[in-house]
Amino acid sequence: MEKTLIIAKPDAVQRGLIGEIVKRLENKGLKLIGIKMASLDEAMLRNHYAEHVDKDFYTGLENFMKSSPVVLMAWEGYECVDAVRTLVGATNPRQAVPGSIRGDLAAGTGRNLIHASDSKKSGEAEVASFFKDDELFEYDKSEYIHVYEENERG
Ligand code: IDP
Ligand code: MG
Repeated sequence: MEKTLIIAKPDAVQRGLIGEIVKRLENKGLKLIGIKMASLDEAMLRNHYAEHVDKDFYTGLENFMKSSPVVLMAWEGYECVDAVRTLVGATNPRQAVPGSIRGDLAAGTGRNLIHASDSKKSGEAEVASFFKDDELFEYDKSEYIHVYEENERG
């Protein structure tokens, strides 16, 4: 089953929006398979944001991501990477559609509350990079039969 990494960023922690973020993903019917709080260091952030390290916003992004702990979550579900990106909304929250997390709750691109994996491959890699095997949980979610059709539950 497809996995995706969510990072509730320092602004989500500081603004008390962890519950709201979890609620939206739970309401979608996705399965939470791992959750923990962590302080991210430079090495972790440079690895996680490797595609952005040479961009002019990177220093600000790294400093912000180190400014307080974050909440790391691994979620699972059929085609959940794209489903979660849609729930999260556009990178620039001012352009994110109403109803999305960023569209409803954020205003600044550098304060957009959430990281969400952007492909099936990055979802697998990012979950593996932030969670050890014994921090991830396999279990049957009884409501799955009311969330997905049989061929989507595999
Ligand atoms: P994403 O989080 O929607 O995948 P990316 O383009 O991968 O967006 O950028 C990673 C993060 O870098 C964004 O979520 C945002 O926090 C920050 N960022 C991206 N572009 C800018 C910018 O132009 N100014 C400030 N921060 C930015
Ligand atoms: Mg990205």
